[in-house]
Amino acid sequence: MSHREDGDVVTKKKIKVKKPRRYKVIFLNDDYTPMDFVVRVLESVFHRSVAESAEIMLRVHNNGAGIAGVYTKEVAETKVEQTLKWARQEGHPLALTIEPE
Ligand code: TYC
Repeated sequence: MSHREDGDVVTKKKIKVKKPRRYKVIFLNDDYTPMDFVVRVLESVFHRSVAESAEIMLRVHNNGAGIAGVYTKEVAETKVEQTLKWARQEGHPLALTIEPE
């Protein structure tokens, strides 16, 4: 609160709008998870096109890791859970990590 020369009183309020931190979901390469399974996961869990999914999968295969997408923490964690559940059901050792941007 502050007093101005004309006698008026004004109040100032700072409204803080914090942007939520974002997290990268990173696929890690392994020797056993089939390429087509990884592509199917990228399409259905990460909503990537067929072409993008193939690109990301190959990047992981060739470089050891690759980013599937960037999300708020909750969404990133849910996508990792869904992916791991599906991979284990099918008997694949697929591994993912989450990293802040
Ligand atoms: N390297 C695997 C293969 O040759 C394919 C693969 C790609 C596995 C991406 C995991 O996150 C991964 N079948």
